[in-house]
Amino acid sequence: MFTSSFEQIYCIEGEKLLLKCSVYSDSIDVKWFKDNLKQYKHEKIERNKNISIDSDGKDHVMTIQNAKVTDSGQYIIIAGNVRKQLSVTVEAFFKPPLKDKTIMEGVEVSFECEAEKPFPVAWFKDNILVNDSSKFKIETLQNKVHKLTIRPTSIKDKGKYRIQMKDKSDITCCADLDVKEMPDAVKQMSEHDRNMFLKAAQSGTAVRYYIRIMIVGESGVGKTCLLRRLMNENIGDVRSTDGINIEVKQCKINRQTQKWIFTSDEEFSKTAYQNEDFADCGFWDFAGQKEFYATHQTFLSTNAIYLLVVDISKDFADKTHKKMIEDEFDKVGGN
Ligand SMILES: Nc1nc2c(ncn2[C@@H]2O[C@H](COP(=O)(O)OP(=O)(O)OP(=O)(O)O)[C@@H](O)[C@H]2O)c(=O)[nH]1
Ligand SMILES: [Mg+2]
Repeated sequence: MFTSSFEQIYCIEGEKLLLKCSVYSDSIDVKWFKDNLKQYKHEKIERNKNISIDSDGKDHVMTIQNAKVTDSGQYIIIAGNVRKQLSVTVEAFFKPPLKDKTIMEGVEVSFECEAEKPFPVAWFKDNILVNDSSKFKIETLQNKVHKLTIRPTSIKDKGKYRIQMKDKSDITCCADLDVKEMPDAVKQMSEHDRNMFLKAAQSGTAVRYYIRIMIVGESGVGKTCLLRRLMNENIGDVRSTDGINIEVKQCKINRQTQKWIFTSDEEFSKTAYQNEDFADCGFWDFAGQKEFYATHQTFLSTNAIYLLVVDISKDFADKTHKKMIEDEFDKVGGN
């Protein structure tokens, strides 16, 4: 009955879908059906605004003007008492589809999807057109990848975000954005720390460079005073250190120029120093008394910078390694 062959048909959502067949005689009536898998039956396809069924002698064609993903499936063409099955796949225009997202306020978020072919698109939030602005960044990458970035988010940005082919509102894809309130603990952080936290929350990781600077030496040689002077602080009230005193965030080191910058955290957040080019420094001011030596060893890492402070007014030859071990270290702990 049929003189044409039947091959699987692919098309993209929004395109025109043409199903064709030819029969050997003009007088043969051709009917078109679609498999309704849910109801285990074939449904006769009728003409409507979107579907036309035409014939030109022996050639028959069924046209769906604006194909939908739901038009995919098995089509059955019946000519006389012969039936043929035709497999049709209508690919979604936007793939992968937009994904629902949940984020914390303050974090930048993006919705991204790829279109099957280059075509102008429009973005909507709760059905209101979104324009490129300081709040919303609309990008098209490599002609086909569409990206909407919301920066930075607030609770008001919660809603349904939708992308559609321009002028074709039925070729669309949407996702929900849920924005959670920032925890109080994060709100209370300094601006610099909060920015670091938000950056980490967004990317999942944060690069942090931290340098330990160990100030070691005998008791009373001036370790604490040296640290105070480095920090531009007064040395009037310096007392002998008890255990270890750790000073952080007062100094940063530029990783490129290796320049040391002594400043407070607030000053830092106001300046342009808030990026990964800087390493935080932690100054570890150890107490010099021998009683602490045993516990201090736990902290003496090889990954650190050591400032060995000595009193040059005293006889240095007296402090050789050998002599210290024999006469002084052995007596640590009361022996
Ligand atoms: N002459 C002189 N005295 C100093 C200098 N630096 C510190 N001192 C004095 O040395 C004394 C001890 O100074 P600290 O800074 O407490 O010494 P430290 O090494 O931290 O001592 P511990 O914490 O006990 O290990 C203080 O009375 C300071 O005034 C210096 O450069 N010259
Ligand atoms: Mg000290």
